[in-house]
Amino acid sequence: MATDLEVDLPLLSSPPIVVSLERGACEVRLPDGQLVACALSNDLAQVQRTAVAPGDAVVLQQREDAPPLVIEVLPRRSTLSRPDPMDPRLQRVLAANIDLVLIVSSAKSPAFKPGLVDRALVAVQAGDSQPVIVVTKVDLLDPRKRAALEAELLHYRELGVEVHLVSTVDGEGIEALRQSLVGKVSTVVGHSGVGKSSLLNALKGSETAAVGRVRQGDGKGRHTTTRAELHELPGGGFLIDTPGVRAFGLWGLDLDLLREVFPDLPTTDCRYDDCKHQGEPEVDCAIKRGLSEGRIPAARYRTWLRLLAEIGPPVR
Ligand SMILES: Nc1nc2c(ncn2[C@@H]2O[C@H](COP(=O)(O)OP(=O)(O)OP(=O)(O)O)[C@@H](O)[C@H]2O)c(=O)[nH]1
Ligand SMILES: [Mg+2]
Ligand SMILES: [Zn+2]
Repeated sequence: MATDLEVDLPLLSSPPIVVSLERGACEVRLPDGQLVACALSNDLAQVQRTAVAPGDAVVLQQREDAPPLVIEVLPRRSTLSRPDPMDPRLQRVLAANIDLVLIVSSAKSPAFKPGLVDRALVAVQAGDSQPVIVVTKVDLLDPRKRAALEAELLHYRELGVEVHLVSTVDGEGIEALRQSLVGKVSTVVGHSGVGKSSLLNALKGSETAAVGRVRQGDGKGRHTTTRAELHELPGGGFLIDTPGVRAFGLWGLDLDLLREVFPDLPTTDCRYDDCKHQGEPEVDCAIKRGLSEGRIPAARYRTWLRLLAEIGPPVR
């Protein structure tokens, strides 16, 4: 009940934060930690998947005999967004006001997906937060596979991206990751079944979030988490669990963004301005040279080519 709120909302220095959403309604965390069910104003409800997301700071209006109303969303400092799968012109915000995005991929079952990592790096850069690569289920790797994975991840470390190898089964890497999240608002992005909710539970030290099985046949997850939800971490900080993504469309993708996320694929040294970086001989293409000299990972090159194709030719 709105009148039961004991806090004087306008006087608080830290505003209420959105925890989770459903149609026309949301759960909000008050600064004292209380959770309250709220309704969204009609204006916000009409555009809620763009306008309101977990992590958003909001202004509430108290009402007699009705749940508090969210009447305003305060300006965001960062977002994690994607285009609406049904209508790519619409921005869908998965999480707001985040410091870190944990890009989660499992080492095995399902297999490590560098393509998802590279696409997510673009999304994180576009939304003004910082990426952290988290590879889960490393307990499933034999030493040889583990060494190959470490070698693959070294490239990201050299680019300055923080990388964690973790297992919620034997606890490897959990404490180090927990330290990185202290005092921050973080979210996770990754395919279904890679262990995002298991990671949240391990970081919280409790079984709060539902965890699903991975299908035996294709190793894919079952979309256990169905909506994004903000959780408080014991050491201070928040983690927003999200549903698994299928294909990861990119919001705001353009050439400048691509250059920022792929500094290891510089096209300025190619001989011709219209180089396609595909059929050209190595003498003419800096990217092809980087590939054959092992400076550019093949998977990263393939993702980059696909992103270039998604951007399309320059408009003259
Ligand atoms: N061996 C191993 N299995 C793990 C680990 N972490 C998670 N799993 C298992 O992976 C499966 C999927 O875990 P979830 O945490 O539900 O995955 P999710 O990413 O949240 O999946 P969605 O909610 O569907 O997006 C479960 O069977 C977990 O027990 C790990 O570190 N090692
Ligand atoms: Mg989940
Ligand atoms: Zn080239």
